[in-house]
Amino acid sequence: MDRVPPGQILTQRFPILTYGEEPRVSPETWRLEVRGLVEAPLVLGYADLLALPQVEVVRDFHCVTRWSRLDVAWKGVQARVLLERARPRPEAVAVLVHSYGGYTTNLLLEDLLREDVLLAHTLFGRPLPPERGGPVRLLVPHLYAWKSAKWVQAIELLDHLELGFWERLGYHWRGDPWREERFQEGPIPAASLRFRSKKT
Ligand SMILES: Nc1nc2c(c(=O)[nH]1)N[C@H]1C(S)=C(S)[C@@H](COP(=O)(O)O)O[C@H]1N2
Ligand SMILES: [Mo]
Repeated sequence: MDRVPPGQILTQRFPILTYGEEPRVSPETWRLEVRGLVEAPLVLGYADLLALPQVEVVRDFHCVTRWSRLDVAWKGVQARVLLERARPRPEAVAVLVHSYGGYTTNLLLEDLLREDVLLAHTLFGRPLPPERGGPVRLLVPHLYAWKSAKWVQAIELLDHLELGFWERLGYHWRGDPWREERFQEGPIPAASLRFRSKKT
């Protein structure tokens, strides 16, 4: 079974990719909001995150600039646990993830609800370093790594697709590495969003 998606090259290194300045966020000041189309908006801090059920995942990490790093070990809280508490409204189908420093990226709600999507605070057994998005980043291992927003600050639920930073600059609206969804070629198929939203 091939673990390396098409067009990717394996690296033992684990490059750091940040566009612009690295924001400074301490565990004391870090807050995460879950807002938008939810019944019960949430704001939680670092201690609140650590008090929730913790899971560990080991996943491969694929950057659209063509490097892949195998077996990265993360620990954190499943995004679905927070979403269950916030209770998305039925019309919510997409999210815009906001980071400290202004970075954004979009996801389908169903992509955020996968069991290995984490709010990660630990990398290889150590607190997530600042340059890796510490204290807390999103991990979305089944999509290209630009979806794994570092210094995550808010998850905004929407009834439509709103493109994030790289997606607005021409990167693919979804970014599945196994389908090589690197760049958006042609219009975004509105139907795929509507179809996916039929799920209960
Ligand atoms: N806030 C923020 N998150 C981000 C980025 C960024 O520039 N800002 N870069 C993305 C990209 S393109 C990649 S490949 C991964 C890189 O994560 P790493 O620096 O831990 O390797 O973070 C993603 N998350
Ligand atoms: Mo990337």
